[in-house]
Amino acid sequence: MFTGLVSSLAPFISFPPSLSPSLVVLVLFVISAVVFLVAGPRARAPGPPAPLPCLPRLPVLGSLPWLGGGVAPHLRFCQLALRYGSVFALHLGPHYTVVINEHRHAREVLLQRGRDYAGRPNMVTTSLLTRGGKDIAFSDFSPLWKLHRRLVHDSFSLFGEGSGRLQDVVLSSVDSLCAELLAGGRRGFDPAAAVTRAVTNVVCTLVFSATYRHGDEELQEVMRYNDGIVQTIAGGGLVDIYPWMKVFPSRALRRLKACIAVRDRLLTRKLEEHKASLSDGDPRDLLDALLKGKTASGQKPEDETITDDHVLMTAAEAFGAGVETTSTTLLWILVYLLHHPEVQERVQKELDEQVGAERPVCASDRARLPYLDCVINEGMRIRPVSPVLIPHIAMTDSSIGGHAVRRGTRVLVNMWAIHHDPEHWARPDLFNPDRFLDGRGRRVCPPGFLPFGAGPRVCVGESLARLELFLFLSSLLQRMSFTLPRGAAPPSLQGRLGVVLQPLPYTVVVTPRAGWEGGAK
Ligand code: STR
Repeated sequence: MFTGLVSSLAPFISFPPSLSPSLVVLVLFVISAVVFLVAGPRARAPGPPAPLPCLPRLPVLGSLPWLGGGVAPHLRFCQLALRYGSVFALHLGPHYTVVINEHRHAREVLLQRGRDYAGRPNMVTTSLLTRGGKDIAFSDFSPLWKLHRRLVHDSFSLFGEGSGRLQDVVLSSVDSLCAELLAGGRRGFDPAAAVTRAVTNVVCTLVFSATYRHGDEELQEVMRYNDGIVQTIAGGGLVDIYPWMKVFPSRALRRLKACIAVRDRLLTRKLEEHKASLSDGDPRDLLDALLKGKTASGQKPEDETITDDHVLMTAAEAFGAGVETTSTTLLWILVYLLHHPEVQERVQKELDEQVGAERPVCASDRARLPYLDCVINEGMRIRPVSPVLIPHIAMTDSSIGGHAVRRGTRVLVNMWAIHHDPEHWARPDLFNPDRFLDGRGRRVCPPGFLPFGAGPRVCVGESLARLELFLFLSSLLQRMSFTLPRGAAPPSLQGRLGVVLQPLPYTVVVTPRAGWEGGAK
């Protein structure tokens, strides 16, 4: 047929005498084959979208045997992306799951089609943690979730940028952190406990107006149960893939329940105290704001309105999310400053020029300290606290990169891969804050930088977190310098994956800067 077509065209095409029609047929065939192969599926007529490349699967186990090897999931997904492409599918036990390793697909799932993918799977451990999804981060999409999220967002903004509230709280906590670091750090010590305590203290003040002194028993209790939850949630893994496993007694699940009970006792007490002393004036803290907002949202049936349980779970989550993420990010940035003393010096030079040593740094200095902001961004890029985002679920039939995705599909966004994609980041393993500045020294935000996620599920605490990181880091570097103990190797850059990606314990020497020998003014 093809030969026939060419010969019927022959009268209109003049062949050089040396070219026979059969040679032309061959050449045309080769050209069209090459075009087909190069242009690939796009050149094909529109038809059903191609299925995603998928890992092999076994009955019951799904693709789990292909995921092991003792490698953390975000790194294993990177290896698999080299073989299967940047978006591929696998079966986590019975659950068909799509894994995304590239920022364009992440933007499609989180932003362009954000509504389609705003659902959350029901998981055993997080369901225990949140009384069946009465929180923000893990509960499934619903009108009530939207209302709840808006209330939390509005309550957070009472303490944010404009109010000066977060600034006061952080600065008073920084004074004691500095004193603690200077006391312990002159000879070299592990800063993790002091940093976590300071951040916990800030969150306690914001959530229920408690400020603790060093060694306070209630603060110790909060830190203890939080640590227990962090450790057991991270180990919850298989129960979340096979919910029926919860019928088997598990030490981790028992410990988790015990920690949740301690947490709930403490928070219920705080909630009752707040209810009893609630006044018409400005809210004192997050619990006040939630209680006031909850009454304002009207009296509807239980399943359509925000209940005490929601308030309690929000407070609990603000805690977990606020403490783990902020302290871990600060500890990672300190690790990188030990590796790159020149970066620390440059931040301190910027601070000396723009703020000086006469007064503490404040929120309005942020605009004048672009390099410090870049250091924070680079820290969040190179070691995202959440290397794989909390799973999303497709709430309707949808698509990713032109591939059909069915309702109910789980979607994992591998933020690690996106933040280390060599196509978008030159030398991704190098800590280089300058990538967030343009040629003229102005801040830029590359499209592949999504440390807080994006879209309807974007981190609700993002602006609080950014401000808090800024205030902590600027105050610390204004007042002290961090160096390695004499002769010590720089700390490991390898993280330990729990509920967030944490640095391994390390030792740092702390020296006061001129004018700050006592830690505070
Ligand atoms: C830490 C431990 C705890 O007490 C409570 C929570 C609930 C919220 C979680 C938090 C956890 C870990 C970090 C999370 C956060 C919600 C958003 C945040 C997962 C388990 C991230 O996505 C990094």
